[in-house]
Amino acid sequence: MPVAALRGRGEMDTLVLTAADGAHAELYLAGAHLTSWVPAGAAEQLFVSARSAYTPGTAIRGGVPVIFPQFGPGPIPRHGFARTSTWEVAAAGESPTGAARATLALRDSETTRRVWPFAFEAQLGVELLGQTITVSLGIGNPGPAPLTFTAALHTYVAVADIARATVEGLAGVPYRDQTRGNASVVDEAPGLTFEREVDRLYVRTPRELRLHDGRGPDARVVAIHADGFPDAVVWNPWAEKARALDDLADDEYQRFVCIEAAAAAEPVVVALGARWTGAQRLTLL
Ligand code: TA6
Repeated sequence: MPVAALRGRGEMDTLVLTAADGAHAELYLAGAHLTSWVPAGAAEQLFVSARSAYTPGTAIRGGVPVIFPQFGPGPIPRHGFARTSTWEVAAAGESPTGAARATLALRDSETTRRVWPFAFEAQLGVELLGQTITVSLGIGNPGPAPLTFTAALHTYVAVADIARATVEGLAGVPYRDQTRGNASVVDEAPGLTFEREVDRLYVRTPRELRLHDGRGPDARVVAIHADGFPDAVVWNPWAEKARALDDLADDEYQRFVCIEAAAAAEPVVVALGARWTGAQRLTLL
């Protein structure tokens, strides 16, 4: 069946989406958190830490954390409350093309208004078929005032070995380097490789990036396409920062690159009654 509801790890409510061609994904209602994507006839494409917690109110380490209403540090908890809130199923089923799809919803509550005093209606959509999955975030503003936020889809893409991973498409794109005091930098290298901690907010990026997992003609390649999200974040904590994360094993930094669709360099402003949408589409080439 295209969408099945079951109990996942930590006995947490989960949806399993299965497309007509066998592609499948796992989506927790906690945080509207996508934790698995397996294209038709292929292997797992997302990284999730073996040490991740699966408890309400704690973000899962890996998959696609939903970052809203704040990216990074600021007046509310880092990366916002969307990833630690329990979302509701708004829709689930199969598209006419055989894609499996689901939409989860979160709206403001007393709890959220205590932290962020604004009304909002958020939807997180997942649709997959074949070698592609699309994750979309919609934010509606019921009013009474304009809604200002930053957001991201904090995607942990699995790699066999970080030392042999390359991100293409960012040459010459200005970025803010979190490892160098948020300095503004431009890197002309044709591919971003990883020899140390990388924590970069690229501003107004090309719409498609490519992750090469391995080198040469046999490398696995994942295309990452963004709509609506103007920026991209690339992050790997490397060894020292990995050791400081309780929900990440010391060597797990070697097995993922975060390539995040982000609206973070400038806030999004949604007028009264309007709606903003951003999406990230991953395709295994
Ligand atoms: O997106 C990159 C980043 O902001 C890094 O600075 C690092 O903090 C990462 O997110 C993980 O944040 P988290 O709150 O999930 O531990």
